[in-house]
Formats: sequence, C-alpha cells, structure tokens
Amino acid sequence: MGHSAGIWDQKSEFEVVKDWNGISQVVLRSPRGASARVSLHGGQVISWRNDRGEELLFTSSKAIFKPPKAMRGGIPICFPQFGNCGSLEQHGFARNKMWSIDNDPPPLHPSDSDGKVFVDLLLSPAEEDLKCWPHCFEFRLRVSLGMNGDLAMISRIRNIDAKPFNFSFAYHTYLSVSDISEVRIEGLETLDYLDNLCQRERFTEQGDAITFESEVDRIYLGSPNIIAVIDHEKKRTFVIKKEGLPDVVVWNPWEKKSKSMTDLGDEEYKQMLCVDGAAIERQITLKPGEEWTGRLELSVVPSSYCSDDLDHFRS
Ligand code: TA6
Repeated sequence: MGHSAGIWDQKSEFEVVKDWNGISQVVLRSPRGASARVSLHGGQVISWRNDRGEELLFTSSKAIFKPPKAMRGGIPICFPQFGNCGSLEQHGFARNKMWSIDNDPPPLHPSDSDGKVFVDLLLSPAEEDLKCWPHCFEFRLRVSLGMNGDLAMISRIRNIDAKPFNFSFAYHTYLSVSDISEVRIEGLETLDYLDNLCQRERFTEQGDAITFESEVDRIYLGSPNIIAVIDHEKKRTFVIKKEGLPDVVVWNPWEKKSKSMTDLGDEEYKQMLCVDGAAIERQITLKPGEEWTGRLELSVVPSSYCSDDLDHFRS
C-alpha cells in the first residue's frame, strides 16, 4: 500500500503518524530527501519539502489546527463548491471532513504510480453531508511524490447516486514565496478572468506577466495546462501542470485583508500566493456512474532559465 513496486522500495518511505489532535497524517519521503505530509483531516497536503528540507507550501503562523476548520495553508481540497453560493460553507465541506486511507482503489494509469511513493485517500458523504448536499459520491484522492520531489494530486470523483449532480472544484494551493512584490505569474496573459473584488465581473488580462501591488482575487478562465510562478528573490520557479482543471484562481489578500484575518499574520501576505488549479466557471456535471478526474502536478525548477516561453516545461 502506498508505493509502487520498484528498485527503490527500500528507500522510499510511507509512514502514518498522529498530529497534536491525534489525527492521522501520512508522510511520503523520496530517496533524495524530499517529503510531503497529508492530513486525513480534509485530505489536505500540509507540507511539501524539497530534498534540502525547504518548505515549499505556505502555512500561516496563526493557522488554527482544530477541526472542523481547515488549516490556513498547504493545499485544501475545495469541493463541491468554490466561492459563496447556497447553503454550504464557502469552499465546500471536503476540506473539513475526515478522510480514510483507501486500501483498495480502482487502478489508475501506471504512469500515475511508477517510481512514485503515494497514498490513496477516500471521502464518502456522511449523513450530515447528505442533508446539505444530497448527492452520493466517492471522492478518491491520490497524493504522490516523485523520485525528483515533484508533488502530484489526482482527484477522482464518481457519482454513485441515481441522479446527476454538478460541482465546482479547486486545489486551493498556498505557495510559499519570498516576497510577493518579487513574484510574477506566466501563462495567464490575455485570458479573461472573473474578479472577485468586483462581484465576479469579467475582465481581460493585459498581455504581460501578472505581478502584485495590491489585493488580487481572480478566477482566470480557460487557462493553459502549464503555469509558471517565478519567485525572483529565491531564483526559483513553481511549475504548475494540470488536467481537467480549466480555470486558475489567483489570490493574495494584501495588507488590509490580512489584518482582518485572525488566522493569518498581518504581514504574511508577503510570503504567500494562492494559485489554484480549478474548475469553477463551468461546473462539472456527472451522470450516475460517471467519474471526473482532476490532476495537478507541482514542481520547482531554478529560475536561471529564460522564461520567455513555457515550452521549457512541456515534457
Ligand atoms: O479566491 C480565493 C478565495 O475565495 C478568496 O476570496 C478568499 O476568501 C480565500 O479564497 C479564502 O480562502 P480560505 O482558505 O480562507 O477558504
């Protein structure tokens, strides 16, 4: 369970530990020292470290580690909705629920496990969930760590009900950056976006990379499947590859909103940036028996390359 057969089984590590609330976490370690940590609370990746032990995801110093609230940081899973609509909490209930380790998941493509250490988690609706969202589903999440330290997440959501249902989805990814004013995003140029600061009014992005001088809260629509987040000060670039996730949420709360958030340090907006692979504008519709898959892969490369085009990263 939890890793593919292969030459480095003896080196890759899959360990279940308990957190300070007694909640299980799964630690994945690659042979070169990279690691990822997934909490069974919310199926949330709460840490992703490179082979030098550097933390690549942001976690608020004032995060509340007390269920059912999701910890502010890491990669919360937003399902079945993203943003305020209807009776559910803002980003859905999946990130506030206890998941289980799935010991017998339906098979995935071999490339989804070859050379990786991984864990398969499962979320099924509890009685109280069915009261607020009356749809039977199975949500399987595979979190894997590649030999080179890349982090991959595969969500498979199956409708096991007798009627269709719709949902929105996001991997709410809190990236750790050195200084938000030294960060730019490439790959979203010229796209339309919905601006959450203007009642989701639709605008069109101008032609150059996105940089940050104030609060940004946007949903970019119909985005390419490769996005680069360049941290100039750290000379490193996050490469985000995705499938089944047409939209990208970009969010930085900036100073005023940070000060109003109890679980975020007043100045911590400078060290974080949410860039979320998502499916929001057009909800996903599943008929009975149908399954949707949303893949995200995060890697980090040195920023010494010329960033004029993203073809560097198309493998
Ligand atoms: O667009 C991202 C966003 O919806 C922001 O409007 C802000 O509310 C943020 O997510 C909240 O994230 P949280 O992790 O607190 O649910």
